[in-house]
Amino acid sequence: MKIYNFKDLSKEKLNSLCSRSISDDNLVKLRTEEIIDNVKNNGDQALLSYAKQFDNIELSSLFIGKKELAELAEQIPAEVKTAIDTAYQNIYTFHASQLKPEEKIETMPGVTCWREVRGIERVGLYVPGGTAVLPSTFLMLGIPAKIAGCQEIVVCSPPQSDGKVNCYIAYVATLLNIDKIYLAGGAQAVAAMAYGTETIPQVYKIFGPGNRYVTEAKKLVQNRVAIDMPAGPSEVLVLADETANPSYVAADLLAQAEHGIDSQSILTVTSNKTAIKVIEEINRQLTELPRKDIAAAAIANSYVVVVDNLKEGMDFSNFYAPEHLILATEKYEDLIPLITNAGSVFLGNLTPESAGDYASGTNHTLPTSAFAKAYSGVSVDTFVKKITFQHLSASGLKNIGKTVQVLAEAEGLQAHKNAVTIRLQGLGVRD
Ligand code: HSO
Ligand code: ZN
Repeated sequence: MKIYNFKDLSKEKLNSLCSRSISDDNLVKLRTEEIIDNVKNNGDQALLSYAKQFDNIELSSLFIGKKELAELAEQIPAEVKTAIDTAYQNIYTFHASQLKPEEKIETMPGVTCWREVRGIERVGLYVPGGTAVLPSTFLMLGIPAKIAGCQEIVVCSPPQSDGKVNCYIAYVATLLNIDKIYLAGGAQAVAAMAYGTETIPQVYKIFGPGNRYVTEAKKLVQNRVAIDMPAGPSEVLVLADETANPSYVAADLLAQAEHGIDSQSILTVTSNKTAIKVIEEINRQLTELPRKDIAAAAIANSYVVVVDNLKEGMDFSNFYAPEHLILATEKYEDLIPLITNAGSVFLGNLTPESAGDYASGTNHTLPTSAFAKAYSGVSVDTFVKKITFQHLSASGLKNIGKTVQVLAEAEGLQAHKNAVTIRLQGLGVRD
């Protein structure tokens, strides 16, 4: 891992360190466009041939139905079932607290405005299943979708080598009362949910993280459907001082790195000495990881920034806008007000990102690639629309009428003014 000193970084260097773009971005875009066009034009046929090409499987059906999901779910080991049940409870409890009815507001006597929440009727969830199958992502998307009241939940996940989904994914489906999983992965799954195929229904909004092809596809189909956010390769920024434990910090950086070779694990630290200790620990822990090749490649792409103090570290972090921010310091309370850009924050030395990845309750579908500057992570809000309502009583119309008439006149929109005037006349009010 390369070590930089924050003070020595030029503006250009800072920008390039914080930019997440990779040299073959354009190639990814071209390939993704090709996949989307193919699915748009050839529907199921294209999906079947991509399953053969990318997943090495000749599928006889593009989905797994309720009965088979129930059978697969039964194969889940008891310990994993209990862990999924606990995670489900915590994620459910946290997300259920997000749905609060809003008050009706009388802005002027007789003029009442309010908002009501409606679940998006048809949503599409992408559950990754490439180098790692992620039932946790299914929980993170399915639970808020259910709480939001989405009526139709379409789920796509890549087929495994046996042409099915694994028992964990099947178990989560039964918990969520979802009776079909479509066997499609990558950009082709996103294209299918955006345009619809003979088998896969078209949806109104697509959710879920994925590799660069999935993220690119989500960007490209936005003229057709809404998306949760551009959630790309995963990233963490650990801000540490001398009160941090170097082996914990190393473990957190490696947890992120094992996601994929393009993951980023950034260490921002107040002393060179701590930086060296963390790097030594990374090298030690890395050798024992089953996914050491992936993690080592991601670590090779990552770096350390040494800062003079935690405040300066926060400046760098806010500029980088990490998906996950870990404050590996006893002084985390003082830093909270200084955070302006981050997807999800983990406080103190005993709060690993893994807790939030799986089970504490917060959502792990979060904005990457500096989109934390403008986007929030997935929550119940991401699955609903808020529709505004208003009602004017006779006195409300009398109270607001003049204001609307004058503004309509000022904008030269006579018909707007008339819509008020004609009603006021109906109430016997004269100009
Ligand atoms: N860190 C990932 C989520 C995840 N981790 C799933 C393990 N499983 C993106 O936030
Ligand atoms: Zn993770």
